[in-house]
Amino acid sequence: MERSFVMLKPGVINRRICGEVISRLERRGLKLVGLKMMNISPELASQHYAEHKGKGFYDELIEYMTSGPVIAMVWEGYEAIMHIRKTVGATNIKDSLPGTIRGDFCSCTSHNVIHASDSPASAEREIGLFFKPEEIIEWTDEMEKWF
Ligand code: 3AN
Repeated sequence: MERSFVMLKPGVINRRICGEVISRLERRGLKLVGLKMMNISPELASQHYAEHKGKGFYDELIEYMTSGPVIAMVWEGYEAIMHIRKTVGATNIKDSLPGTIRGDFCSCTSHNVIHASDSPASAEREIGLFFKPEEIIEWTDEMEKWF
């Protein structure tokens, strides 16, 4: 079992498509174990995107991520990181295929609607940045045998 950190960016809330995006992850059989709506401080945004500091799009990215509330989530499942990244689609909008979240809902790479961890190490770091241990909810998944 793996955990992944997923975040709906401010544009998703503005566009009233949170339910539609979350539903795609539920339909993959993934298990939601943490969820909260929050405003991100510039400090938290820069910690989260530390690897991009100095890149041309960095300032715009931090400005976007702090422009309104986000929905932070932790999803669990067998190879969850890979399944979620596939469901999310490619970073560059030119490569994100129809049928993926980014392919269906984004028209611009810098304002793509969703973040998802790209490795177990990133997931652990990102979950630790956004969630306290007690905010992760363990529950018995009666559907587990079907997925
Ligand atoms: P991902 O979110 O798919 O893991 P990263 O970590 O390379 O991709 O990029 C983080 C975020 O930075 C992207 N989701 C996107 O919002 C923004 N970004 C990445 N590359 C570009 C780019 N070339 N131009 C504008 N924004 C970018």
